[in-house]
Amino acid sequence: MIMKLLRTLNEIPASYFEEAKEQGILKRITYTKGTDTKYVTVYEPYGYDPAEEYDYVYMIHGGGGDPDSYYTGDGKPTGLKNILDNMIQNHDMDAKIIVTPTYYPENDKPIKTLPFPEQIPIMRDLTENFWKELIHEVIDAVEGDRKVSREHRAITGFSMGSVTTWSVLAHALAYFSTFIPMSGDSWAIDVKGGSDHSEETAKYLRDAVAEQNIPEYFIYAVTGDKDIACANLAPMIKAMKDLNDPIFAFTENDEEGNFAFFCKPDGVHAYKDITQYLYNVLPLI
Ligand code: FER
Repeated sequence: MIMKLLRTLNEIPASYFEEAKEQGILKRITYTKGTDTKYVTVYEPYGYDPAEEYDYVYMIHGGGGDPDSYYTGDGKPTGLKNILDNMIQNHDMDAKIIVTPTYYPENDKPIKTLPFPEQIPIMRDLTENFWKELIHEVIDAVEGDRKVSREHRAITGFSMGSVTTWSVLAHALAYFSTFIPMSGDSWAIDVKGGSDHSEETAKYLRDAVAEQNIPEYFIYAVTGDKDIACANLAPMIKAMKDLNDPIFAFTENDEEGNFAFFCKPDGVHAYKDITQYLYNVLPLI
């Protein structure tokens, strides 16, 4: 499995922010996690036919967010719903199901009101462990008894959602084949392990992937050079490359490798740029 490399990042056409003729729907599916009742938002494409097999893209939001953050953005709606509708209507990509869960426990909303430094260890714990809820409760609630194979599942995430994406790579390769961490490093070793413990984090990820013994996967990391997380992600990517190990075979072309990195000039840590990454990357899956 090779994904085509992003050589330039295309702008989202202005018309894609308008309503498409053929519109999918956003719905909420609830599930229980222990004593918690939680919901996950699911984008179902126009003309959805339960008898067909679709690709599923699981997207994990950033710190302080919720299952709708990819649509509601940080202060300004992202337009992602209309963008997805237009991309599918115009055959920029195949119809996909987009699943946006949350790692926050429903009963622990006060986490978001704590002073930020106090949130960090709690968020590390939530994001590093969310893979279990994802592969059990969330996939079950969304896909039910018609689960697709791992080749049809991708996972992406922004910021703390990217931290989550790296941990899904380390633990749940049996469930996902494509990983798109956006603007966030792995916190497996420690908070901001991508910069403070680059080599140790790279080795941890290499060993965790090797142990799962599943050869087919693709990792496409993206960020911006003015993104606050670039300083944490870029050194980790470099350490992963420097391992010179086929587990992370960095690709510079469209023919070989399983690992790529794109950095947007002037890109920042915000849903506006994240939405543009998604517009460019989703058709490559
Ligand atoms: C990073 C990974 C995650 C990072 C920030 C975050 C600044 C998350 C921040 C937040 O949720 O507020 O590498 O670098």
